[in-house]
Amino acid sequence: MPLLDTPLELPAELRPRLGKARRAVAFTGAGISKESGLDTFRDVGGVWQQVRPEDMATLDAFRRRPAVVWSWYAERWGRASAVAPNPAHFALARWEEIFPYFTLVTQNVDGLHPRAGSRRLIELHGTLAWARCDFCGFRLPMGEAVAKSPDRPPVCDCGGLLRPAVVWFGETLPPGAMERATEEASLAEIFLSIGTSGNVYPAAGLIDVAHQCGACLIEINPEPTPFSRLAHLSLRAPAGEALPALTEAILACRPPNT
Ligand code: BJW
Ligand code: ZN
Repeated sequence: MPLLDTPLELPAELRPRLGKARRAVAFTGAGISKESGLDTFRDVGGVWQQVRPEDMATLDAFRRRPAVVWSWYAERWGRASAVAPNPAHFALARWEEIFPYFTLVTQNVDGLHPRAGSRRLIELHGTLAWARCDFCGFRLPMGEAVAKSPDRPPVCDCGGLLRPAVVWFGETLPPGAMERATEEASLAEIFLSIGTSGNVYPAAGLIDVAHQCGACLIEINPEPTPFSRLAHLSLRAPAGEALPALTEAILACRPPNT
């Protein structure tokens, strides 16, 4: 039973803005990959109910128990590689063709956006697709690193250990990523937040930036979040249902080739 009326009826006061916007940003979290079969972090049964973040997602945890942390990420990488992008990922890949300026900012490390065809992408929390040396920064595709050494982190030529190229708690985001994302959020006419609890900073601060700079804020999430009260439109439905419907509704109020 779909949760949304389809075709989706956009509020009349938003239609002119959505119809002529040239700059859009989408900001995604783990919820967008739920319908692909991957767990979110903070929902019931989510990743942080299976392991404690301080035991798995910090540099300190990796240094204390490198084999445990490496094997856990090797398994997560295996699961992410085995599932497919869902209609929400594919809908966002189309947004690159709909808007003259579009940027996808994701907190996800699962690689499903690039696999769905998104190219204008900022991966704020890194990616599971690569391993990198904890000491010299040398990078190797995760598949090769896991094939070489599934149970413990491979040792780099420099003597350092390879780790997943994700951002753990207490670590800085990839160089320039937050700066570029903040710039895009500040210029966005439409800012679409999808499948994130908005709990993790500095990433979640982008929603405030976009709101303060005047973007039309749209949220897709079956549950309310701390940012719901700022949203001009809240679609309380799974992303795989809501995003294709929203995409068609926006296309319907845009003149061709804008
Ligand atoms: C659906 C759905 C469906 C379900 N459709 N939706 C300011 C205030 C407070 C704390 C801090 C602060 N600034 C920094 C901090 C500390 C910390 C932090 O934010 N902690 C908070 C948790 C309290 N931040 C950091 O440590 C960051 N680094 C940093 O700040 O460095 C500064 C520094 C300065 C000087 C020196 C050194 C450092 C780094 C954060 C890294 C986060 N990493 C993780 C793990 C990645 C690796 C891995 O995967 O293991 O990233 S944590 C985890 O959370 C992951 C995610 O990207 C991130 C966000 O989670 P997300 O995507 O929002 O998922 P959920 O589960 O929370 O929400 C899912 C949502 O989907 C829910 O709302 C559902 O309802 C919804 N949903 N089904 C649509 N079908
Ligand atoms: Zn090295």
